[in-house]
Amino acid sequence: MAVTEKITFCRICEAHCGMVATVDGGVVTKLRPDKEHPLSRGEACPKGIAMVDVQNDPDRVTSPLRRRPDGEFEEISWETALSEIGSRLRAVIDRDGPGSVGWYFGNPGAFSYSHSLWVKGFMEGLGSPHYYTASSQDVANRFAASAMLYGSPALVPIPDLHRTDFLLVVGANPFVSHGSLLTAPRIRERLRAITGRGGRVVVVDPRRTETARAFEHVAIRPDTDAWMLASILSVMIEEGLVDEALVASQANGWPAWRARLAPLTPESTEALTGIPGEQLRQLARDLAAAPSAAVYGRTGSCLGRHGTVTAFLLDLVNIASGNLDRPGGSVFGLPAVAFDEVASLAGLDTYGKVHSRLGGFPDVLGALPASLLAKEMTTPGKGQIRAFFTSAGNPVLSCPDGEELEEALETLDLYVSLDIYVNETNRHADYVLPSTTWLERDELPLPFLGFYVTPFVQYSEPVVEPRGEAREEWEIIDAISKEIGVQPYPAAPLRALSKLGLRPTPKFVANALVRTGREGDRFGLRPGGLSLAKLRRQPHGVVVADEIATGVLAKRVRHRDGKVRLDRPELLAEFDSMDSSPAPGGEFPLRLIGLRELRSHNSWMHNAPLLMRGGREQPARVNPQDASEAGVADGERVKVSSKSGSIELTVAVTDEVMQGTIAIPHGWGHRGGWRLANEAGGVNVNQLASAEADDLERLAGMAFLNGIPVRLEAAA
Ligand SMILES: Nc1nc2c(c(=O)[nH]1)N[C@H]1C(S)=C(S)[C@@H](COP(=O)(O)OP(=O)(O)OC[C@H]3O[C@@H](n4cnc5c(=O)[nH]c(N)nc54)[C@H](O)[C@@H]3O)O[C@H]1N2
Ligand SMILES: Nc1nc2c(c(=O)[nH]1)N[C@H]1C(S)=C(S)[C@@H](COP(=O)(O)OP(=O)(O)OC[C@H]3O[C@@H](n4cnc5c(=O)[nH]c(N)nc54)[C@H](O)[C@@H]3O)O[C@H]1N2
Ligand code: SF4
Ligand SMILES: [Mo]
Repeated sequence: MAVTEKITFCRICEAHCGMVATVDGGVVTKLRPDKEHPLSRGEACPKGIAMVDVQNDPDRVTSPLRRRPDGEFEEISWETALSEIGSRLRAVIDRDGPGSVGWYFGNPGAFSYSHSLWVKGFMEGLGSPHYYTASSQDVANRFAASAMLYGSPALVPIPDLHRTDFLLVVGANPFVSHGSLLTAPRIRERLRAITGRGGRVVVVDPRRTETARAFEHVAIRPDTDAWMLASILSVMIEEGLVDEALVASQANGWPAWRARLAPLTPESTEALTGIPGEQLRQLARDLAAAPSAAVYGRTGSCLGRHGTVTAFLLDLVNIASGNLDRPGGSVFGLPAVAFDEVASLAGLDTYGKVHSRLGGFPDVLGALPASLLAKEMTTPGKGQIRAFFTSAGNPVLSCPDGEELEEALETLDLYVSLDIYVNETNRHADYVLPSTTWLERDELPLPFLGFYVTPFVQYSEPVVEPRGEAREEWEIIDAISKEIGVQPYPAAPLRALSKLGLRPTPKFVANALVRTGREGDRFGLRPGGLSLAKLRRQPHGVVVADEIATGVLAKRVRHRDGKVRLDRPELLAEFDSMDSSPAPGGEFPLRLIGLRELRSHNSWMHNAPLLMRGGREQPARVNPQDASEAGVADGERVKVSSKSGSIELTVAVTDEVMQGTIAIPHGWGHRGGWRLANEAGGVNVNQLASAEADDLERLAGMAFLNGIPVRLEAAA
């Protein structure tokens, strides 16, 4: 077979960099950045290049596996796997009802439109509320804040990087993460361009990160961002920097906040945040005075105890400073297919439509808190999870208290996983079904289109056939659905089609969405418009507009009056009840935060030799003063304990983390079928996090993963 090159794009992280795959005899032999990609223009990161290691990994699961009583997996045929799963699943449903079936859908799943749609469809078709995703460890409170503010959880503003004069980054490290809720390949260059044209980038983070080092750094105590943002607003109120008329024209309910925020001066929150009052006051003035400014937060703003309030206040600063929906401010992307509009049509843009059986937490975009999975499996009663699926997820490492979940998984009647590896979670599965990598599927990045800083759309065909017996996730879900007589469609129009005997495919849906979308050809009514066929002929992607349109707020907001809603009673109550006790002392004097590394991707790329070169470790980063107080030195073994558990690892002493803070990356401590990853050592940091309902954020059920009170000591 001839060697060919195929144009595609990376789907490991949200940057979606353009890639060129070399294919030899049906095998991907090399991945390189696509120089002709209009946005990434020949740039990619080490993970994108190393995906070829994952693709061809000898440890990849390439045929259906069934777990034997001795715990080992054996290979079986698809036919056997599907019929056994079908009959066992049917038995559970017959006995305990469809509400006894749960699904955890992990992060890489979000990078497959077909997988996302069919999982949601399966759960809707089945009629079970037990749908869980990585979002309750990531972003659910951002979506919850949007639901309250704008009337849709899927409507999230992004910073207008190209035009802004002042970017305030709160708890994000785009130099490493490459952007999240923000699709902007070559993001380092884009950020440097802001300062290059005389603007400012200020990074608020407990750690002097790669991004913070390149710009201005404001060190903040973990989990105090809500206070910091409140104080910025307080200065703007006190010094008359709020354009009251503009706020009143865009939003309802500002007075309720004005009264609450005014007393929270930077001087009064200094003891909480650790930011000198005068410094924060000046920052607030500068932000308000900038010709345009955008406040942007990501996981560091989401994983504390008050994430929904924090997400809300981030947007409130944008609104109060007159920067919402204006060039250089915080803007609503205008995608070729608007995810929020599609979600709304399909009735999927829910917040609090259902509540979790345990704890009564509201769903966010249909998903419930994954921290409660173990208890949902082991707590008897109607709605107890008895059959469970994971796809593209590894909650044992990514959610609080993996050990509790591991034990719970062993009590299930059926556990099925769709994955490319045997990981720490699905090693407890009855069946592991070999699934595709992104190189083996087509893709239209639907949920991300609205986050492109340059409005853009790209479609990719599969680069190669699935390896071995791997199958696309949607096909597996379709096959299981057939076994148990469920129609796996997330939207009424699709269910209607299926009643006519047609089984709509993802491609059919994608094409319909593109053709009826903002840039679509309306099935010929608008010649020159887009269709899937047209996108296929432009494999490097299509720039839809040079800049994001502004002045669209009233059109985009889903509240009936077209205005932002600020005075939500639940938010006000949550704000009023926020913990204002200063930095912790006593038994657990330090605060634990996470950290992402350039050559890791959550828990799943530690088996790629290209990324693991040089004997990598997972040390705890500790400030010199904290290290000396604990009597530990660089390179030593330490024990880190919280009220939930303790772990042992090595310590790296560095003043890049502020005093009082420990930073430890997640996604380590492997015990799966990935041999190199297993050898890499490390520990599951989420044993220090709590899976108790009382410790979850109230408004979105999010795990408390940043700011956990911990103690540091020398290992025994
Ligand atoms: N290389 C690499 N890239 C990735 C990933 C990866 O694992 N590796 N994961 C991808 C995923 S799934 C996501 S969601 C994105 C996340 O994208 P980002 O959120 O940009 O990535 P993080 O590096 O987690 O950045 C969070 C920052 O918040 C800081 N922080 C922690 N606690 C607090 C706090 O209380 N307040 C403030 N202000 N800051 C705090 C941390 O020090 C950290 O620098 O990255 C994506 N990209
Ligand atoms: N302490 C702490 N914990 C965190 C975070 C943190 O910052 N700190 N971040 C959280 C965040 S933001 C996230 S997104 C979660 C991630 O948490 P999860 O989504 O639960 O886990 P991942 O590590 O992304 O593992 C994904 C699994 O998908 C598989 N996989 C990869 N590609 C594919 C594919 O194309 N198809 C299929 N079927 N499987 C595939 C991999 O083999 C792996 O087993 O972790 C969260 N956990
Ligand atoms: S930054 Fe890296 S992982 Fe993210 S899309 Fe680009 S190449 Fe892929
Ligand atoms: Mo994430």
